[in-house]
Amino acid sequence: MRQHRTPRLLGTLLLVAAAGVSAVGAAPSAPDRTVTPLSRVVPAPASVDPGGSPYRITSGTRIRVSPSEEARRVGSYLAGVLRPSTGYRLPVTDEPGGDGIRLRLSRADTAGLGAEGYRLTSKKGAVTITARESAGLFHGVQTLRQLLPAAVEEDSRQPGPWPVAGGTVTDTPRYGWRGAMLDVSRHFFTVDQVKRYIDQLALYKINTLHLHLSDDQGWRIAIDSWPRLAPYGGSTAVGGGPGGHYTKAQYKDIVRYAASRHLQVVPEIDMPGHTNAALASYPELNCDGVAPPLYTGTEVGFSSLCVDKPVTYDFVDDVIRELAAITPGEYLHIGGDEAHSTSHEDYVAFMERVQPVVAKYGKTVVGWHQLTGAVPAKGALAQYWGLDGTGAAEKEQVAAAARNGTGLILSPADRVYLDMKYTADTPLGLSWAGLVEVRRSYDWDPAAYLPGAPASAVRGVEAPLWSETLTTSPDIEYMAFPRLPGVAELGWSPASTHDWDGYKVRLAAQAPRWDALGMNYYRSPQVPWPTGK
Ligand code: NGO
Repeated sequence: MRQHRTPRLLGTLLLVAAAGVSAVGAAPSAPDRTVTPLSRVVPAPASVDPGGSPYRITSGTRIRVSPSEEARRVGSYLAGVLRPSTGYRLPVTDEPGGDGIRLRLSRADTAGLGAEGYRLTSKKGAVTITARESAGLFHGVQTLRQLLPAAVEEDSRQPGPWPVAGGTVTDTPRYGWRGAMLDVSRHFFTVDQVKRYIDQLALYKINTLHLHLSDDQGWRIAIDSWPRLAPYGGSTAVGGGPGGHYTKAQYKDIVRYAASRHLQVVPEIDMPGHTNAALASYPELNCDGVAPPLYTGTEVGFSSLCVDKPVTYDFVDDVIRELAAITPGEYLHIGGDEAHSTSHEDYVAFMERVQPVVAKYGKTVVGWHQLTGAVPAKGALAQYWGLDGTGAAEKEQVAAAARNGTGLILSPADRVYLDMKYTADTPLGLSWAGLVEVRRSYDWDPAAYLPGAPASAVRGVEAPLWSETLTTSPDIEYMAFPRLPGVAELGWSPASTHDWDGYKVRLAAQAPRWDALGMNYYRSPQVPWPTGK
């Protein structure tokens, strides 16, 4: 497709010549691509004020960072994105003044931008991204990427030009929690596969990676004080594959990489149910003292830690202590879903003992919304994964907790579970919550979703990706794209920008980027994808 350019450029020059203007003396400005409008970004920016001449990256462009290590890191990241495709040197410098791409951290004129907002101004000579914190600079850089031609995402040199439309984008997120969950338990994903997904999440300003590290089918994180958990409890997967686990060094590497993309990692150890891998590793964790075999099926609800045994709480304390020590983020997820083999009284008692352990190690509890059937700790967050049609009593239990101060993360399964099939023909995924096409996952309002829950209780949204049927990065991408950007937009963009007809056009414009990045995605018939590719 890029081959057309030469003839088109030639055509322009011939026209210029025919008009009696010397082509030889013409400025090298033959924009043969439409400049992307400032508003054609996902998630939709909070405010866009277009106008003025475009900026253009050239071989002489410098990336000027305000003199701070953090701004320099974002500048180097941006250079890493732009250099392969433009072929330009793009030195990162803290020389003050001058044209180019400028990344400025400032306390002076940024009060309204908060911790993650940014302002991007583009005009002849300079694109300036200003933010209060480096996360804002990073998100502004993601916007800049989307304003450049899609070929900027290629990993080999492409012909320019590299214009950015003129004007100003001022942008801040609607919610502070914009998450994606990856289930590495049902099938294990390597560090590199997780990093690849992190890079894709960062494109859409997702700031939280929730890792589902343990379940019946596999324990995926090394715990020194219970050394059989990972090598034995992690030795298989759904369908009987070899499984795997992260060493602590590998987990830290994921956490560091995520931080470099401004995502926090929220680790989950699911309990008291979903614990067969742990129970299989240590007979003493079972009420009858007998370890069950490892499990490679996909049933849920059959396993439980032994709520009456003191050793259970030694185990939980050790695991949470070790995991908290390698997790810089504020949150630790303790699961709590589908504890069908634990009585209600035992569940309540268990949560009453376990939540203070999370606090003791300096973390805030997150649990699936069944946690609201116990007494959520002060400050805890409940992650709602019911359906539109979930019964009123269950929704009211969650709403009542929210009125009482429990924060909510919304992951309605028939909206944002990325493992749900799009249609009956989708080759991967599950359908217990229904079929979830792209429009359905985008077209709802987090603030109004749960009846009786105050809008102020909603901390944000999260798109879980369970991996019963997924084994490769292309599998992950096929289920996440194009639904994930819609969830990211629900988390980031003001409700006033919500509009399927506008969104689907902006979403369609992402496809050439995914192609350039070598990503897999589902070509939903609901989206007007560009043709001719
Ligand atoms: C449920 C269940 C998981 C499954 C998932 C599949 C929650 C919170 N518990 O979601 O164990 O993997 O559905 O969609």
